[in-house]
Order: sequence, then structure tokens, then C-alpha cells
Amino acid sequence: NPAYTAMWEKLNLDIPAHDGLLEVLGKFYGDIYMSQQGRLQGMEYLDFVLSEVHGLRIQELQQAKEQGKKIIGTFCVFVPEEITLAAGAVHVGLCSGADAGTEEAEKLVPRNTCALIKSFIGFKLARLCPFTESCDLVVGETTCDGKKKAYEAFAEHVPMHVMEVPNTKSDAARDLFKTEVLRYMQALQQLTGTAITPQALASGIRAVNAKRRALQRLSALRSADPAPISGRDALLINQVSFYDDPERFTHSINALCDQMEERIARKEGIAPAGTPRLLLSGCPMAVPNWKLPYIMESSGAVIVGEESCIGTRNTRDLVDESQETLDGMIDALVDRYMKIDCACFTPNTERLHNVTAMAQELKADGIVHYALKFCQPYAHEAFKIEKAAREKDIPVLSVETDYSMEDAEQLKTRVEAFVEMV
Ligand code: BJ8
Repeated sequence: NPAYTAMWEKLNLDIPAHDGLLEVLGKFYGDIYMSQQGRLQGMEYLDFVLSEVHGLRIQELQQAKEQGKKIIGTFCVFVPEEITLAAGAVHVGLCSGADAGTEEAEKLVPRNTCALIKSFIGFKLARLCPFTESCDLVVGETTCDGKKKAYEAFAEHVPMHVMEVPNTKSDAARDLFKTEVLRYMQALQQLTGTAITPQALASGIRAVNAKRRALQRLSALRSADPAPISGRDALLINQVSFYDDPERFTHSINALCDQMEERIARKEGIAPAGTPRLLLSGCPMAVPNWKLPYIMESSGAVIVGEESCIGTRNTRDLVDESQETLDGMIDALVDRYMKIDCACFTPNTERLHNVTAMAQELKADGIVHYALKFCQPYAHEAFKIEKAAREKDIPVLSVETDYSMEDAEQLKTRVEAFVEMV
């Protein structure tokens, strides 16, 4: 499409390298997604969104910019989308799930940095990501050491605002986070020239709650046996939730859930009843990081949930909608965000409860814990998750990997052995 090429040129992408990326991505998607039998019809919408992720969606962002809207890029579910929407801006997730520009990235961050961080830096330095190039502001956060130090280097390449996210859940930590939410509001008001009103924030809260409710509904329907949807498709839905228009997305996911309900009533599924059911837990899997889910589902299992930020960690809690004043809404928002059980917190015992409860609700036969190589917070918590799950007789397979395909065979062997055992 020549219009897209012109748009990508305007965004200063490396056109030949970007064409190559789209080709690889298209093939990868075909192998992993289009090869599935008995997919829900509603997934066509997701196929379309994904095929147009660097096309139509970027065109929409450019149109929004022409209308004076600002585009905000984020890497973490601690950055409140409600506030972004209240300022009339567009909120997109930027963290990337593929190796790109690694050599360049390693000039900015140490080699033993997780693949997710190297990827977002690599995508920027190699001029491959039209989302990053569309951003008027990129918002980082002080979560893990890798990210917070990487943002110092990244700030030399993109306009950045960094939110301080505390490491504990004390009262002082909550106060700090509230200050940071207010500071983010101020930064946005300055950038957009829009004052955030109680009405606008209430509407932002309602829109994001509605999106989270649709994803909660989807998550709950996956407790059915046979599983109504594959883990790959559910992961894709969660991935797309980070860059699609929130209202359109919510509408489409609710329609998909209607289809899932009909399918469940007919006792049909994506895999036969009795297929081993696994819960995937750990680091976020940004698009197009589908390696491990694909390996799991081609080893005779079906994934029934994602305990991750691209999954239930981002959707489990809602913001109280009963507040009427701006300050009341901000407090409600802070309370909701302080419930996030990210491994960057110490202690983070609520996650142990949340993972095992989720495995039980979804009738999972086992948990696959996934940590990216060099990710300290999740590698540490793998031990705790194993112990907490063992106490409930839930088997755990702990996996450490990255975005390369080099370990695919070895992973498959381990996953197959685990699936036979559960
Ligand atoms: S709330 S999980 S999105 S910080 S994988 S970059 S932790 S070294 S991503 Fe996260 Fe927010 Fe927490 Fe969620 Fe560091 Fe680990 Fe890399 Fe990670």
C-alpha cells in the first residue's frame, strides 16, 4: 500500500528493514495463528487488527495528531490510561516482543539486560516501530532496575516522563504514588493544553473499566472444559488491548464473549474436553512474543489463563466508579493501581495467593512460570510460586527464556514432559 509507505517514510522508518520485519511477522503469524482449527469467528477482527497494526492503526494515530491529539507511549501497566484519556490523549503500549536492533541496543544498555528492554530500545534505534515514532511523550516508570536505568539512556532519543513507582505497599508508598499520579496529570495537562475535569476523568475511568470488564469476562469463560478459546488467541486479545481504540476493542471483545458463551453451551471448544490445562504465569509477553504459548499448545496442552501484565494482572481490579470529586477519583485510582502484584514489589505475597487462586478457578492442571532471561524480579519469584503451588498440589514448570528460537527444541522437550506428568 503506497499510502502506508509514504506514512512510514514520514515517520522516518527504515523502509527496507521495516518491510522485512512485516514479512517475517506475517509468516510467523500465519504459522502460529492461522494454522489453528476451530477458531472463533470473532477472532477475524483480531487478525484484521494485527494485519493492520502498522497500517490502519498508525493512520488513525496520525489523524488524531492532525486533530491536535497527543499520543502517549507506555511500557508498564502502572501508567494510568484513565488519566491519559481524561486529557484527551491516546494511550498506547510500546514494549516489544521481538529481537530487533539488538546490536545497537547493546551500545546503550548492558548485554545482560532482558529481551523486552533491549527490544524497545532496538526498535527505536533501528527505526522500526511506527508507534514509538508517533509518540509525543513516552512514559517510563521506576519498576525494575533494568527499566529505570534504561530510561535514562532512552531519554536521549525520545521525549520522556518517568513516574516513580514505589517498591513496597506501605502508606508512605501509596502517598508517593499518588504524588506521581498528580505529577503525571500535570505533565499531560501541560502537553495537551487541556485541564482534566472530573467529568473527563469519570469518563476515562468508565472506558478503562469497561475494557477491563470485557477482559475479565473473557478470562472467566476460560474456566469451561473444553476450553472455548486457545491461549494464543487470548494472549493476542490482551496484546491488542494495549494499542487498539479502547471503545472499539471493548465492543469487539464483548461480541467475542457472546460467541464463546454459545460455544460453551454447545459443549464445544478449541481442544477436546480433558486436554491438559495450563496456566501461564510471569513476565509480560508483548506482541509478537508467541513462542512459549505456541510450544505449549503444540505439546498437547491448552492454556487457560495468563497471570501476567499482558493478562490478568492488568485486568483483575477496577477503579471504584462512585466518586464524584476529582480528588476522590484520584484516590480511587491510586487504590486500584496499588493492588498490582508486580514482582518489583517487596514483599509481594499477594501474587502467590493470586496465582494459585487463578489456577484453581480456571481448573488448571499445572502452571508454567515464565521469566525472561536476566529478569531478576520474576526469576526470584519463580521459587516462591513453585513453593506456594506445591502446597496446593499444583505442579509448576519454571522456564527462563528470551525471544530467540535457539532454545525452541529444548523447551518443547521440557514442556512435553511436563504435559505428560500433569
Ligand atoms: S507492573 S511486570 S509491566 S514492571 S521482564 S523489564 S521486570 S527485567 S516488565 Fe513489568 Fe510494569 Fe511490573 Fe508489569 Fe524488568 Fe523483568 Fe525485563 Fe520486565
